[in-house]
Amino acid sequence: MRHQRDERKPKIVVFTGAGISAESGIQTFRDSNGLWHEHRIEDVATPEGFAADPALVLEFYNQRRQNVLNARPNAAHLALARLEACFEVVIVTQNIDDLHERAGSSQVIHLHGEILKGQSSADADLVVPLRRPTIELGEAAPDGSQLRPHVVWFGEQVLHLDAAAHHFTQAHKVLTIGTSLSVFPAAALVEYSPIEAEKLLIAFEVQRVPAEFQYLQGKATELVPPIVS
Ligand code: BV8
Repeated sequence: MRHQRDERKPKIVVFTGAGISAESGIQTFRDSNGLWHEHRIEDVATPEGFAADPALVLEFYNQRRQNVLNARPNAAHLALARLEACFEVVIVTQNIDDLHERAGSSQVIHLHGEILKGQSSADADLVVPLRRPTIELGEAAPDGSQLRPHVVWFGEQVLHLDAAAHHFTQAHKVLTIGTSLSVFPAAALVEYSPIEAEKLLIAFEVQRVPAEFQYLQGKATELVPPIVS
């Protein structure tokens, strides 16, 4: 069924990954100096890894959370926030940092969770703000289970997928920024872009360019501000 686009105001959907936060000093995953070159995904980003060694996993996210707290939104995040003066802008992000929000974006959908929140280990819907920048072994969620990061691990269900897909079907323009498009089902969202929408892919390097996307190679802080100004 084709979705009727809302004609009230042009909608821009921005699909982001770790590359948009790289110039804020936050490590990506699959670049040469990326997180998955330092840690096995199975050990630190799966429920099985957490069950096997919760202290290791909590420390992995405590370090990343401190990096996020020390980071600042960069020119790409800020340019996207300014875009809201003229368009409805929906940021669909795979990132777990809050740099889009801190830059001023008002509609941000986190498909893979948010590192600055915690959740129950027994109930993924029980999500709580964190009182401190760390989660300690033995720290309990409100239901008494071990508190864990509010992050979607491999093998866990992605959040807000249907809502995100609907936004893509309504887009007049789709900007995909700083993602290798290698994690699913998030990466499949670009397929929901309408035929008639303008589609841009901005990244330092990519393994593939989705059909009908124009690829702009380079750094987000250099390419995004001129495009959205
Ligand atoms: C699930 C949180 C089932 C953790 C992450 C097909 C369909 C469905 C599932 C699968 C499938 N095929 C395989 C799977 C399984 C798996 C998967 O996708 N595996 C991959 C490795 C093949 N998917 C899952 O397990 C998903 N869950 O399917 O569950 C289910 C269903 C119902 C009920 C129960 C269960 C869950 C996936 C989510 C995992 N969690 N993150 C954390 O962050 O610690 S994924 C992780 O990868 C991050 O979220 C990250 O955002 C995401 C994607 O990575 P990118 O953001 O793209 O980063 P990357 O480093 O790869 O690339 C950076 C890009 O930026 C590069 O292109 C680089 O050139 C560019 N760049 C760098 N610097 C700059 C730049 N660009 C511009 N400027 C710069 N300065």
